[in-house]
Amino acid sequence: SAPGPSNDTDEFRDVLQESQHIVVLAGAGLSAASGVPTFRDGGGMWRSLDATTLATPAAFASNPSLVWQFYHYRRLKALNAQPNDAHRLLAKLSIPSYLKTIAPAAKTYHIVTQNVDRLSVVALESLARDLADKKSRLDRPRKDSILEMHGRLFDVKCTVCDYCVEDLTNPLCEALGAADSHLGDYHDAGSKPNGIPEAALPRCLSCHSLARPGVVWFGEKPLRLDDINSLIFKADLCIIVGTSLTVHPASTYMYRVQRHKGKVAVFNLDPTERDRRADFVFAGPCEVELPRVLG
Ligand code: BJW
Ligand code: ZN
Repeated sequence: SAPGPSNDTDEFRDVLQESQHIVVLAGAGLSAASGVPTFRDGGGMWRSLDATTLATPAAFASNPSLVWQFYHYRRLKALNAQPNDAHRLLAKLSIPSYLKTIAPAAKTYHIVTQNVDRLSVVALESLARDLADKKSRLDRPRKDSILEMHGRLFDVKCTVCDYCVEDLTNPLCEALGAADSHLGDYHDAGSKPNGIPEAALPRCLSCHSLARPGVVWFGEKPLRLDDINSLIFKADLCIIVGTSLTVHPASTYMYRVQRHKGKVAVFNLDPTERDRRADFVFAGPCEVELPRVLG
């Protein structure tokens, strides 16, 4: 049978020496150590409902109150979460002079993330603050290195007009905060949460129509696809972190990079069958493995 992927760090470092265009593709496993539940390995349940059935336009159309309460809960979790060592390492690589110490030939470095929790951005912002405080000689991390392809939990987007705004306040509106205090009433499986009337759900600041979370649901077009496609097209190293690679189009990127002879390294807790086609697999928690292999 064909040789499996390598887990040899020296061999991977040899690849890093040559890599010019590096793309990280991240998923929920990147934030697992920060306490943000994943979707498919048992983490993605809320009040006994499966997260992936709530993340659809149909679910929002039929029960905007339920879907908003789900996102209210997720926003709270993400707001209280801190970046972990994996976020921090990936952020540090976006400092061009630091990147050069690990990948001397590197010309570009990007983080394409399917995550909506904003933790990669938080890691990068706090790194930038640290460097400024310490008057470090390292140059500043590049904020445009992060592409959030499935949107952001904290964006509030109109269902009618184009208005979209980042809003970190919690609760987003009184009714969502009040629904929290009844959590006990409908915590057990099968019971139905009290519906919040549409007028009391978050509204568009511009046209007052019903607003929705600024995330990408199934059947919707992911964001930044033109930018992401050109990054994938020129990537000679793709580092895949904490994703089951089950969701299109992110699931195709690994093969597209390999088609033009780019290398693929996977950092995943439980490697899947799909990962056998990667050039490298580092199995284990990415918050341990990324610093070990790249740090
Ligand atoms: C660790 C770890 C640790 C744990 N360290 N690792 C057939 C029928 C219907 C639809 C389709 C179909 N075939 C294809 C489609 C399209 C559909 C799709 O792919 N469906 C499949 C499920 C079948 N895709 C879409 O609809 C997308 N849009 C699209 O394709 O548009 C068409 C188009 C494309 C291109 C151009 C033009 C048009 C949109 C997909 C939107 C996905 N949205 C969600 C919700 C976001 C909002 C929210 O959060 O609520 O995005 S779904 C959910 O899955 C979320 C995630 O970003 C995404 C991916 O999940 P991820 O990150 O991989 O998480 P998990 O839980 O699956 O995996 C975690 C991994 O981490 C595991 O491997 C663990 O082992 C590991 N791990 N701890 C390292 N410490
Ligand atoms: Zn509007």
